[in-house]
Formats: sequence, C-alpha cells, structure tokens
Amino acid sequence: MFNFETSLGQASFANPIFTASGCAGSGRELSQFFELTELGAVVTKSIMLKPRSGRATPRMAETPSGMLNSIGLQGPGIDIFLEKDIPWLRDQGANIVVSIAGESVEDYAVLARKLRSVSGISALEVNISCPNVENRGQVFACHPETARAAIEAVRRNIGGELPIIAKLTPDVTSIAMIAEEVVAAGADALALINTVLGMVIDTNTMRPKLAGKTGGLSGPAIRPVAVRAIYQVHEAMPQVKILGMGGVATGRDAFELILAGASAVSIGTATFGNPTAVMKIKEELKAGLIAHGFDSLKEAVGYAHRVEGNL
Ligand code: RRO
Repeated sequence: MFNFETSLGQASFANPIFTASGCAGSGRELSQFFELTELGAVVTKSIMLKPRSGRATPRMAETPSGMLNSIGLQGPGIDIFLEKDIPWLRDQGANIVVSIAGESVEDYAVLARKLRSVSGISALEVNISCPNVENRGQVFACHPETARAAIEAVRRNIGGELPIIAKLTPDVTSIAMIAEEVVAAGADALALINTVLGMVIDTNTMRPKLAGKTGGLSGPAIRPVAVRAIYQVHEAMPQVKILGMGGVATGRDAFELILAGASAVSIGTATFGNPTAVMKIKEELKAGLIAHGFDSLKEAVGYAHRVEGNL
C-alpha cells in the first residue's frame, strides 16, 4: 500500500494536496465538485481583523502562462469568519489551515489570540508576504526584523500546539535567510511561495491594467521561482517542513516541488480554469510517485538534493 501521508510541524494530513490560500475562499464553491475531506487540507483566504473591501477594480489581468491579481486582502474580518466559515468547514469534516494577515505586529497578536481556543483547526498559515498592500513596508517577509516580529507575536499569543506555517515571498535577496529568521522566531513550517510582484501595461490605453498598478503574479510562469525557493530553503534547513506552491497544474508539477523539498503542495491558479484540478493533480501525483518506485510520499521529499551513492 502506498503511503501518501504527510506532516507540517506537529500536524498530520492524509495526503499532500491542499488548496492555496485566496484561490478557493473557504472551499464552498469547490465542495460542489468533490468532498473537501478528499483534500489534505483547505487553506482559507488570508483573514484580517476587520472587514475589508480590497483594492479598486480591475484586480485581475492575464499574462503569458500566468495571472496577475491585486485583490488587496478582501474579506469579512476574523469575527464573521469564525462565526460562519469555521463551523461550516468543521461540518464538512475538512482539515482546516487558517491563513491570517495583519497590518501591524499587534494585528497578528490579536488574530492569534482570537484563534487560540478555536477547535478543529490543524494549523495556522501566517501570511507575512501579501504583495497587494499600499505600503511595501507592510510586506513583513521582505525584512528579517519585521518577519521575525510578526511570527514571534503569533507564537507568543497562539499558545498550545497549533503549528505555525509562515508564508514567505521570493521577492527578497535571500529567502533562506528570511526562513531562518522566522523559524528562530517560532515558525514550525514554511509556505513557499507567495505571488511574485509584477505589472502589466495595456498598450492600447497605455496605462497599467490593474487599478492597483502592481499585482501578484501566479500560475505556471512562476513555477521555476517556487522550485528554486523551495530547493534553497530545504538545503539550508532540511528539518523544516515546507508547504510548496507556485504554478502547479499537474501531478508532474507537484512532484517537482516535492523533489525540491516540499512535504505538501497547494494548488491555486489551476483551480480557476478547472475546479477539479486538485483531484486530478492528487491522482496524477500518486501515480507518478508509484511509477518512480516510491512506497511513500515522504521518501520523495527533497530527493533532488541527494547525491549519487548517498541515496
Ligand atoms: O489579497 C491579495 O491581494 C493577495 C494576498 Br493576501 C496574497 O497573499 N497574495 C496575493 O497574490 N494576493
């Protein structure tokens, strides 16, 4: 029997295929197509303290093999989320990873306190890398000090055993250095990568296509960036588990991220074109791992790092 189980920090999951934060809300639409229990976990859209309408439209633009978004953290705020989304997800029997985002270190502390006694959550994804904020100084994961402060605030306030997965951006000189900071600050695992800051100019109107001007690039165009970031971080800290994401559209793509060092893989942009993409990718990944002679997912994690004669 093939063993598809995986873990991130202290949390265990039956399989490694997760949704990517922001690409499936809290999973209601996807639940029309398959049981959410089929997923390793549902990763919810990053939630903030207060309701937020997000950035002005247009907020999406198509790019070659990719997509640019500038949603700007639209959401109902943590209180409504805890009242409506978490009970619904619990009723579905889904494994839940809650993604949180703050405008300040104090926001992260308050969000963690609000979540500490909520039952049925497997892990927290702490998004410190949203590219769509007015002030680039608010991209906590771009600076070691702010990255560390945000994760420390969550660690201090979350209490108990809930694993913290810190979500990082590849838009830095050394993602391995930021990863080391957040792990030292108390992150149990890492989510790599958030979208890459990009921009599209409409050559007819001769103006930026997005109202917010810049946006986060996702889709197959960024997969080599994700593979590079995961590889570098796994090389620096092989003991720290990675939830990989970035342009995965097939089982082969998921396998590539696993070989680089990911223990689980989130699917985002592919879901917009095909709501059942996650299920297809899960089956393709399993078949691919078996075809390569693996008895378990765990044996394949980071395989690309192993040198000949040292397998
Ligand atoms: O809401 C967004 O605009 C957004 C977020 Br929070 C994020 O983390 N990454 C992204 O591409 N968009």
